[in-house]
Amino acid sequence: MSVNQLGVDVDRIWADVMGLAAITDPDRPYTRRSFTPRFLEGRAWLARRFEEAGLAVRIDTAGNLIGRRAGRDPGARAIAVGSHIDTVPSGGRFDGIAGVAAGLEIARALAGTELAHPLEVIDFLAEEPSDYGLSCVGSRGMSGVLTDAMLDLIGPGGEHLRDALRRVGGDPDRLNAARRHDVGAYLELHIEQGPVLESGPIDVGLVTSIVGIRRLEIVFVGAADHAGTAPMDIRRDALVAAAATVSAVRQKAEELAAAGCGYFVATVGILEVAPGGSNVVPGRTRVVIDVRTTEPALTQDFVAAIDAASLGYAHAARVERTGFATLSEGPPVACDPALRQVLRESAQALGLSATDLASGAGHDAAFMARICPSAMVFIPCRDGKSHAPEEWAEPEAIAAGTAVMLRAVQQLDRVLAHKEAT
Ligand code: HGY
Ligand code: MN
Ligand code: MN
Repeated sequence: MSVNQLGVDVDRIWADVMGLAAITDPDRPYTRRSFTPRFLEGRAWLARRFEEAGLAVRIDTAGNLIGRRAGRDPGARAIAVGSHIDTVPSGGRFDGIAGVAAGLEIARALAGTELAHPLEVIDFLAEEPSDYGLSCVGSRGMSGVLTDAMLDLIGPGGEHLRDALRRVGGDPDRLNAARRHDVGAYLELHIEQGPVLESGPIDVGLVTSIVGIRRLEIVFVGAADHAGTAPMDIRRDALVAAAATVSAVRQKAEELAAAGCGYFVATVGILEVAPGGSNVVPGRTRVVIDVRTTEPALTQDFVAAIDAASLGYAHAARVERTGFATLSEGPPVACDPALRQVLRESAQALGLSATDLASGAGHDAAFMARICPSAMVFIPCRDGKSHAPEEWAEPEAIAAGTAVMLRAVQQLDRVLAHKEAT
């Protein structure tokens, strides 16, 4: 089946993806960090596209941008599709964005037809780990797990997350209004961010489960000193303890990954060194560790090992370990089997190949699964690369995944209506 027979407009989808790609920090494409003016520029652009597609647009108190299309039955639960338009620093043009563009195209492709259920297209706030240390801010809010402690997190310029949320249109004092009880199903299209589909080649991945993620922060404090005159035997170099900890993270993660008890990876993506002069002995370091697994017991094992190891490295370097904290955590989540079957049948009907696939990346769908049946459609991306400017997906692949979702939305509209009727 040619892309033009899929019932979606590949050029419209591509125009949205490339339109958002143009709204980036020019000196480090592609960057549109949540809560920044650039992000708000992207949001305003997207809100206009939602309105042009005939959607009623609002921002909920958790900061999610929601475009809603009424259904025939005013009391019916909504069918929601979406993802996120915020990026990692120097990230790609498709992670999250392809899913929002797919949702928008589904709304357009349904123009002129009436569903029993309302359709909602959602751009979730801050899916990527934000500069306040928290990811999935909007979907945590929609699923009722955005806590006061999280809102107290501090970001750039000493701003609290709760104030940043207010700045982008949310309302931290009325988060309960964002908690949804009226969503019947959630579907998300996303690039695979791995090599399986491209190497198949396979048209779509039906996600079986989404990995659990825990982010840890470790702070070491020693004493800044003159790099030229401070004798080696009295230095209290905070970077020495941090560097040993980074190596321990890699070693322990390789050990757990090789143990064969489940999927396990760990990464140190942030290492801050202060004061940061080439001729100054580092007085303070901050290490942020990203830990992912399908088996929560492995995380316990990992955290205990790094806790002990980092204390030992601090002692050996004559520095203090002043912080060892969990910034965020979420359990592994299974995608809904019935929704996956609907997606599988949808792909089959379109003559598209499909395979089951677990997700090593986190997604808003993991939080939406707390409030409604949720499932994801992966599409191939070049060399499996993501979180880098080289990230790429073919227009036809995005269109094919969108067509699978469109057909599934129409089928769910029939199935959910039937369930509500009985
Ligand atoms: O980090 C992740 O897995 C996702 O891309 N936010
Ligand atoms: Mn990402
Ligand atoms: Mn993503």
